[in-house]
Amino acid sequence: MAVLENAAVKKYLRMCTDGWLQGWHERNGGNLTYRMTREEAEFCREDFSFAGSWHRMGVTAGNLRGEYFLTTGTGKFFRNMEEDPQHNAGIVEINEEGNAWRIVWGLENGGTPTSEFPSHFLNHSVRKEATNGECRLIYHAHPANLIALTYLLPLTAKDFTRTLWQSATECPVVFPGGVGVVPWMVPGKEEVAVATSRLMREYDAVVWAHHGLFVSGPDFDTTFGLMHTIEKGAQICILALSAGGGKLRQTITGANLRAIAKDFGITLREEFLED
Ligand code: 2HA
Ligand code: ZN
Repeated sequence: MAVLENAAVKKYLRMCTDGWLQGWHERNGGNLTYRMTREEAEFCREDFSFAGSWHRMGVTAGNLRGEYFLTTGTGKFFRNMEEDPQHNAGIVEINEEGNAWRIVWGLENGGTPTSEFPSHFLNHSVRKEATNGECRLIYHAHPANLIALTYLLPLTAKDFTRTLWQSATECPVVFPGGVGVVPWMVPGKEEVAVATSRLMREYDAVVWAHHGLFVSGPDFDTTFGLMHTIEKGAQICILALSAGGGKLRQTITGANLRAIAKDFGITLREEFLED
């Protein structure tokens, strides 16, 4: 089976297990899509079937015509991905209009792509453009500490970015562009897909209030690492607030953040540095 021997597919499945082991994927929570390279799709092609029917998405992306995506299935559990990929995940092809998918591998016995596929699809389109084609992954998870923060902080990019940057010194280095925030919305719908993809023009990570986090990246390590670093920052913040009864004695200051930016040669969004 060429698909299961492909290096990218192996990394994809390992990332699902890693997310499960972190506790970010209760039940069927979360979803992961990967835009395959031409070479990877070619490698897997002998296993593809092109007999499936096309399904319109309600959203269109001209720059994703003819692309192949690995996707988790709707209602499927991350816990089971690696053990039984054919039933829990699949590969879809995008049509020449860039508005419909068909399953070419996996999602056996009537599975369909993740309920958040429209969000993933629009985010891929925006991130592909914003990164000159480098971005290949969109990852959605339900990390508990980050979600808890959405009950404590004002739902703005500045509040979340500042708080996370100040929670661990590595944070500004790992996501100097900060994180966007969308207010609570019904999941799986076009409205939240459009709102998220608008923010993804500027940010590679977007918080969904009282729900979870979307991140994007060029490869499996970077994308998983971004989710992990943001959640670690949130965890430290929650631990410090809980232990301190809501009060912090000291923190990483605006001047400290500027010093990191200078020494690491990174550009932190100026508007998030102002008090
Ligand atoms: O796949 O996480 O947002 C289940 C979800 C929906
Ligand atoms: Zn979710």
